[in-house]
Amino acid sequence: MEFELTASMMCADYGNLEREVKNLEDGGIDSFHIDIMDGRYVPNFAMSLNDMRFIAKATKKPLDVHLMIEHPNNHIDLFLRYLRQGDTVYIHPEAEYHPSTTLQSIINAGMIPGIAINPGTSVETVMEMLRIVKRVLVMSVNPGNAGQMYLPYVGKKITKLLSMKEDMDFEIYWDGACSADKILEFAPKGVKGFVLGTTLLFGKGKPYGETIQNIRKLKF
Ligand code: S6P
Ligand code: MG
Repeated sequence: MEFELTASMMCADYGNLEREVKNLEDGGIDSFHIDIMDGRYVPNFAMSLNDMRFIAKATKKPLDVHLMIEHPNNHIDLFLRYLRQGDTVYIHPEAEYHPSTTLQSIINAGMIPGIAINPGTSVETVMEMLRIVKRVLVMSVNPGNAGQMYLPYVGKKITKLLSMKEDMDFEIYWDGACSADKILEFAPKGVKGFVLGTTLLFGKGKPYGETIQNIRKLKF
């Protein structure tokens, strides 16, 4: 079964960031998830522009940039400047007055446009944007921190999005508390990719390659 695995780089060891990128690449990760925060839209500061630039230089694998910032359109050019074709940029629609304008800037720059949907945000409120984006990042924890608990009510929203994705032409990605049982349940249903953080990949005392291979060998 085809599904993508993305490493949540806010969970990486920043004392050895270059080695972390290499180990993840050698271990078979598909892309790098970059959580950009501004301390206002979410109550945390995780990664920022320079972290993203560093990782963009350190790897040829795609970046998956998750902007948890207010009014991303005010700063979108800064982020787009350092990205490459095939990189994805997710915005949170609630954080912008005119989210479709921001999505259009992302499209015009040649990046893949995406929206991130918070646990408390309903599909209905982002319906029109589903026609514009190629990717929907479903948050199964509230945005801001790694290491949180899965919020089970999100499962119903994924079911609803799965029923719409063909018609509206987008793919679904999972972000937050991703465990092997979630991949086992949702990959066969059509969720295209999973962000791996502290729940499954980081801080386990195991080589990344071993964990990634074990996930790919799951028996569906
Ligand atoms: C949360 C962020 C996520 C986390 C990820 C970490 O604001 O968008 O990408 O980094 O959830 O994974 P885990 O397994 O620690 O929840
Ligand atoms: Mg994220």
